[in-house]
Parts: sequence; structure tokens; C-alpha cells
Amino acid sequence: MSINTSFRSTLTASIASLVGLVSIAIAAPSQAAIINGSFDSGNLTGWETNGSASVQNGEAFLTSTGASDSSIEGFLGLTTGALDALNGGTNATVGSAIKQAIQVNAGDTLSFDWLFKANDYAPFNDFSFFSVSSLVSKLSDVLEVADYGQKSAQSSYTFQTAGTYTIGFGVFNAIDSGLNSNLSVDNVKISSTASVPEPSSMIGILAIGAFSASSALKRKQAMNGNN
Ligand SMILES: [Ca+2]
Ligand SMILES: [Ca+2]
Ligand SMILES: [Ca+2]
Repeated sequence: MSINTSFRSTLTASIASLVGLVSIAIAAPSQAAIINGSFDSGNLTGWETNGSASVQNGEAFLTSTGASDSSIEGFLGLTTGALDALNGGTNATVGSAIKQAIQVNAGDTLSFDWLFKANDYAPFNDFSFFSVSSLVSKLSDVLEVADYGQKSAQSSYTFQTAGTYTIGFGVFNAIDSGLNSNLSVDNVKISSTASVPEPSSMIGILAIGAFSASSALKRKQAMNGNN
């Protein structure tokens, strides 16, 4: 094997490994996405529901009726008794939830807008919540907003570890199953802080690398010619 043939073999192997890298860069998920997080489709495409949920005025609209707490806990992947515990031991009776499985990178942030409307009075502490896999957090309840009160806000959650998570939103009656309360949810989004190179810029960088290798080969051939 001449020096020149050896160089060509090395070059071919290098380009093959570069092509392999490009394939990996293109195959890697660059950004997590929520399906129909705006609900502007007018329906709940992309979401699974348990209980009473629909889309009204471009927002998910949940009512605290239709499913037991054990049913919703199973649906969302919460531990048994999690909803009674979340409500400070005030019995969560019946309610509703929606959920979607999402893939995220470490550092991604989930954000959403919500409105809790309490159509009940103390001590009937109806409440609303969101969940990220088995973690459940209260959004608001009757005791916070006062009798027949309401509260709206934007909430967020940042993922420490990449993976697939089930996100959920729900609203429940407490103590009895009368005077249903509501939770509206809108603009469910994942924003990414991690910088993932765009496939097009990766190809640009690799193209420059290939050009340099090609130039080196020509110089090498010219030197061999001179000999
Ligand atoms: Ca909307
Ligand atoms: Ca209960
Ligand atoms: Ca109620």
C-alpha cells in the first residue's frame, strides 16, 4: 500500500464517521412539543380525558364531576390517596382531569395559564391541581379564593432530568359532590433553554471540515506528483 492509498483510506474513514455524526444530530429530538397546547383546534386532540372536559372559547374547560379520586389517581399515575392528601385530608370526592405524555430535555420548562372558578363555599374546599408524572401540586381552592371566588395565573415547572413525563390538569369536589367548580387551562407550552445545534448548521460545519480534508488530499497528491 502506497502512502497515497493509505491516506485515501484514512480520509474515507473520517468522512464516514462525519456522516455518522450528521445522522445522529438529525435523529436527536431538538425540541419537545405539546400537541394542541393552545386548544385553538376547538377540541381535545392530543389529550386524554377522564371525567368532564371539553374546549370552550379556545381553552380546556374541566368540571369537578365524572370520576372518583382513585380513578383520576390511576389515570394520571399518582399514588393512591394523593388527592385527599393534597387537599389537606379534606375528602376529594369526584372530579375530572386531562393528560398528555411529553418528551423533554433537562432544563426544559413547562408553562401554562389557568383559571380556577369556585362555585362552592367553605368548608366545601373544591380544588384544582396540575401533575407531572407522580408529582401533584395544588393550583388553588375554595379556601384561597373565598366563597364563590376565582383566581387566574400562569404556572411553570422546570424539568431537571430528560425523559418522558405525563402532565395532567384537574379539578375536584371536596366533602360532597354538589356545586361543581371549574378549571380552565390554556397556552400549555414547553420552552427549551438548552442550546441544541440546528441540523443545517451542523451540516455547514461538517461541510467546512470535508472541504479542508479535500484540500489536504490535493496538497498531498501534488507533493507525491513532485516526487
Ligand atoms: Ca387558546
Ligand atoms: Ca377521597
Ligand atoms: Ca363542590
